[in-house]
Amino acid sequence: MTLAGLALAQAVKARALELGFDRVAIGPATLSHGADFERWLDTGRAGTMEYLAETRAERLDPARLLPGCRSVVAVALNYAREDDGAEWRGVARYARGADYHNVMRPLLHALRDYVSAAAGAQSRASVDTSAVLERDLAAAAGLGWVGKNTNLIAPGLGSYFFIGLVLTTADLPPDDAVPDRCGTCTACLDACPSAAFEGPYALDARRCVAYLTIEHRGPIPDEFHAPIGDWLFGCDVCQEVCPWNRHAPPARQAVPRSTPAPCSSATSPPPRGSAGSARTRI
Ligand code: B12
Ligand code: SF4
Repeated sequence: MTLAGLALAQAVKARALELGFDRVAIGPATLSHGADFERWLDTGRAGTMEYLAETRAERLDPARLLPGCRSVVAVALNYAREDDGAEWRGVARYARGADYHNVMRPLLHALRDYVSAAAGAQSRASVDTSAVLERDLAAAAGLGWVGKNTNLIAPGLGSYFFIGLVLTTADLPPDDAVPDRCGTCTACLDACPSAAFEGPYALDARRCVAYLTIEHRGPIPDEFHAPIGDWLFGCDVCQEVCPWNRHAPPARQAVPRSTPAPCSSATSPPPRGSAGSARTRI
């Protein structure tokens, strides 16, 4: 890698942090677990989230979204808060602020524009707005490792963060991947209220409380009513028990609240026992 390439990567990272992202890493535009994703889809683990299968080809190949894509700039935005009161009980942490797509989009677009201008390249931003396997690419970039609960975990940050990506045709020097630090721990697999994990790194979304309360279309089967318990929108159990979140720092800048109370907001919960209306996508 040339000195110019290294200087460019440094400048891109500095700009990402300046924009307010908590972490940034650069990696190749190639997947590590595309075959796992395909198996997951083919065995019905996505439930009624048909959009994932419909965009399978794009998710497996970032170059379909950005021809000539060579590198990925992966960023993390911490959404952990210190001040959550009882009124947010039942709402997953990620949904206690304004819709994260709206919070991340302007920041990512600014980063995309910076990368394009600095590298003389074409770039495209994604925060679940394009068909991209975000965790896989972010893990390859070294933003963190995929935990047994399938969340991306960053050393010193935990997993309460959103992932955003800038795909670019620029050839940027990659960072090292972060090694898996789950070790022998199985806290998340043991604590899941609906036994949604088939094993480490393998979630059956059809059993996941987050899926059932947000994404699922149709009646919620009786067997899940008790496991869903007090959860109204999303679920954080597999993150709450994770030792890497025990000392997770609060966000430097709290994601603004969308409304004073969750009930009237865009992230309001679906009626218990009925189909979620998927007002917002995870
Ligand atoms: C569909 C979806 C869901 C589904 C399915 C989740 C799942 N685990 O598959 C449901 C509705 C259940 C869901 C729930 C949540 N989600 Co969600 N979701 C997505 C979405 C749109 C696609 C994910 C996907 O493709 N899933 C299919 C599976 C197979 O892929 P994957 O989870 O990315 O898994 C990869 C790795 O696990 C890896 N892998 C597979 N096998 C193996 C084996 C080994 C050994 C290793 C190392 C890796 C590995 O390869 C997989 C494919 O590349 C992404 C945004 C995006 N565009 O990527 C957000 C996203 C993953 N969700 C996010 C969040 C915040 C959540 C929740 C925490 C929200 C909540 N509190 O309720 C929960 C977490 C539940 C959980 N344990 O995953 C964040 C994750 C941030 C992070 N730090 O990881 C994302 C990235 C959105 C974002 N831009 O920030 N989600
Ligand atoms: S709870 Fe334990 S096994 Fe699960 S993701 Fe965290 S460290 Fe890994």
